[in-house]
Amino acid sequence: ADGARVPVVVIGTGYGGSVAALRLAQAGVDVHMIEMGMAWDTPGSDGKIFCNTTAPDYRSYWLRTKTKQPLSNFLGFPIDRNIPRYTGILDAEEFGGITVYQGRGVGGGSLVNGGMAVTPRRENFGAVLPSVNADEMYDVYYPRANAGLGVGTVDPAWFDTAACYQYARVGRKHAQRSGFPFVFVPDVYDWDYMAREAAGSVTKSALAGEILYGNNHGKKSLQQTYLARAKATGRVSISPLHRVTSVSPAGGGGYTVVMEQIDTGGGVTATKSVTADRVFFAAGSVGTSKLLVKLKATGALPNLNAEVGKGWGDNGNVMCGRANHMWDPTGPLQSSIPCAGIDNWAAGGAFAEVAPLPTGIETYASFYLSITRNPNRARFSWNAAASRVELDWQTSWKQPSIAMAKTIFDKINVKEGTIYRTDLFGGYKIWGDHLTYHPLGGAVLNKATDDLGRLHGHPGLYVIDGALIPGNTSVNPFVTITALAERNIEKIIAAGL
Ligand code: FAE
Repeated sequence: ADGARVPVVVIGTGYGGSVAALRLAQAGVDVHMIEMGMAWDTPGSDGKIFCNTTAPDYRSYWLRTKTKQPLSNFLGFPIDRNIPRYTGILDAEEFGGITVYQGRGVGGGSLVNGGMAVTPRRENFGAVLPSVNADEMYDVYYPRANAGLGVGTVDPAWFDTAACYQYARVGRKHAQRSGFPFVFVPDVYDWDYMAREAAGSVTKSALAGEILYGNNHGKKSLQQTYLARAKATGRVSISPLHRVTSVSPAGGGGYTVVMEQIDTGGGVTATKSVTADRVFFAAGSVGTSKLLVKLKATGALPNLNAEVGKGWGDNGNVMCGRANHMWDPTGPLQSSIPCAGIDNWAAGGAFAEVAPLPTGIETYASFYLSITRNPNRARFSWNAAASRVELDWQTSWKQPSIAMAKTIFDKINVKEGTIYRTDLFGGYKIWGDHLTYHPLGGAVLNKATDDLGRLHGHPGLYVIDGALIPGNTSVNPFVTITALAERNIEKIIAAGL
């Protein structure tokens, strides 16, 4: 309630925030979580909580009047459509040189993402989080995160026969014919449920094209895992549709957290404040960075150090499609949950996921999301005149990612006698180099914070989300974000908060 005093406020309900809330509550601490997005627990008039990728409606995008689909075109035609402005689930946040996609709602990115739950190869970990003890991570915290998230892997025998993974088997065949290691990619989707979808005995979700705007079934988002356990403690409360705008030292100790309550049209209906002894920033890489950069620049948190806002990367995301021959159809039915990858990290700096194009028709297209070792890092800064935080990423900074992805796909194209698709991004573009799904960094561990995520200069303030990770995880990031949060919160609680 407005004016209340609470022990802990957690800003954001994604991976970092959910881990913090659960572990603090289990340690006997009352936690209040503040989330700018909706609760996503109530069906719409069609009986469904989430809308489908084939028919994005008011629920799809965060405060936009037109969809901004990652694949903007199909067969050369633009596919974006007008929608009512609403606090929808997917934010396509535009900065100068890049569109950053993020989940909005209780559960954060877990509501919209593909659920690909990948632990980095151990030999790559030193470059991911240089100051963190790898033995502890791989012995304790990665296993804890994988268990808490409910990670599993597709049954290889089922994979070999399932119609919905023909596209992935084509991906495997092409990878192996060019000599690339093929790997199964674990996921938090319930694989037994998917097999029953394929058998026709349950309501379809992954096999009905659901993803990106939420899955009505099958996917274990944070709502089903960490947040369910956190709520069951009785110590965690959540305020959805509340956006934190300020955190500053309070007169009697602790911090004043100011927030705006918003309605589903995005209008501010109330401004409230609470006082918290401790505040965890878990608003995601972009959300946390934007808050900290603004609060430092405007004098609300003057003692934050000069590392705040630095070290932001896009996890090297780049997309592309390949046109297959008629004898390599990818199938009209495609599971929206990817389960296969091509690992050329060591030799070429690219890990490519074989992604679906769940259009319902045969496309003869193979589609890939590559994670690459892009070295470029951007910085958030405060534009006082515009009262806004900006990011200095340049579109041309994706060129290293394209070169790394080409180490895989140029070779496959030569071997198969095939070409890139030019109809997916508009303007005959081959490379989807305008976006990222994996924002990382901006309040880097051991730089903006100490080695446990405690912000320098203001005791009682912590960062516990993707902002801690310096720009790249070599694979999809949420398992690493979760494992790092598990590590940090355990040590923070052991140190007496
Ligand atoms: P995040 O999950 O973004 O949660 C932050 C929360 O804070 C959000 O709910 C925000 O609405 C909320 N928030 C922000 N600002 C404020 C504020 N001022 N006041 C109140 N609340 C606020 O952060 N990763 C994988 O590992 N595998 C995948 O398959 C995968 N697929 C993806 C697909 C898509 C389309 C997208 C967008 C992302 C995908 N990701 C994937 C990335 C993954 O979801 C992301 O790294 C994590 O969600 C980041 O976790 P955080 O806890 O840092």
